[in-house]
Amino acid sequence: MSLPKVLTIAGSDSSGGAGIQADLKTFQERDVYGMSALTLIVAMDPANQWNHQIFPIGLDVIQAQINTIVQGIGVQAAKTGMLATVDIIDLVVENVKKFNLQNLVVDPVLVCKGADQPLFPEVAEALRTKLVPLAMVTTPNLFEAAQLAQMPPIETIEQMEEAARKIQAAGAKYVVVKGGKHDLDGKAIDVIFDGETMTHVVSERIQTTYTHGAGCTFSAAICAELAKGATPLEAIQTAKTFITAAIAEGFALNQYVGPTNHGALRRSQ
Ligand code: PXL
Repeated sequence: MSLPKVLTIAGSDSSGGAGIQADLKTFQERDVYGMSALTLIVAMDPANQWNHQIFPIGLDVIQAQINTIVQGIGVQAAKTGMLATVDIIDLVVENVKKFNLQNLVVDPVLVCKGADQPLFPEVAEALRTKLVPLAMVTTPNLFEAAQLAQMPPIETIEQMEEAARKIQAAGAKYVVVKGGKHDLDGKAIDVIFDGETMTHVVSERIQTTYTHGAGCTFSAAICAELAKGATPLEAIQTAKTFITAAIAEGFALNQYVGPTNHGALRRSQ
């Protein structure tokens, strides 16, 4: 049986919970054939509070990987994760246009949780003006949504809706503003806007700190479902079920990091 083929253009999380490792695990769970173009490698320092270090990969190497996959094989959907520099974003934008990549999911990663510092402001600007407008679906968290919509910090559902409208107006077809980590009356609420309809996806908020890689996993699940032919809204809803199960069974890898559990939904079925 041949499987729908998908590409992640993202960083490597050596600890396995986020980045391409999360994406490929999710692709496997969702029954699509996953391929990867690495943009950078993240390593953590066990002797220094698990501090993250980011090692970008050369543009020529990133391009060669994309050529392998897109020219040499072909994909039904693609996603982007951590891109880290404006040069890498520009390269990805060029490729999305050149190869007319369809079903693009942009996870606008602006911080590496362990590093606790935003990537450079020009990265946010390049994502906002160049890559996010090409997305079929983009999945900012509250911090990223405020950056992309050029708004002050987002604290209410109304502000989530305002951000979703602004990001959608700039070009992204579907915007999912993820409220999951923030306590909005004990619920995890995501706000979705497609240019016409505002949809709220509500679930119980799971009390856990083991959420490392949740954003990567969620956007990878959307990408997989799009490749299988789901509508964007169906894809987002299936991905929400997948990530909610994965977060509910998150676990500690060591004293610093707890990833989500990618096999949780499968095991519950
Ligand atoms: O969760 C954001 C993220 C994305 N991509 C890579 C990461 C991280 C956080 O650690 O390492 C490669």
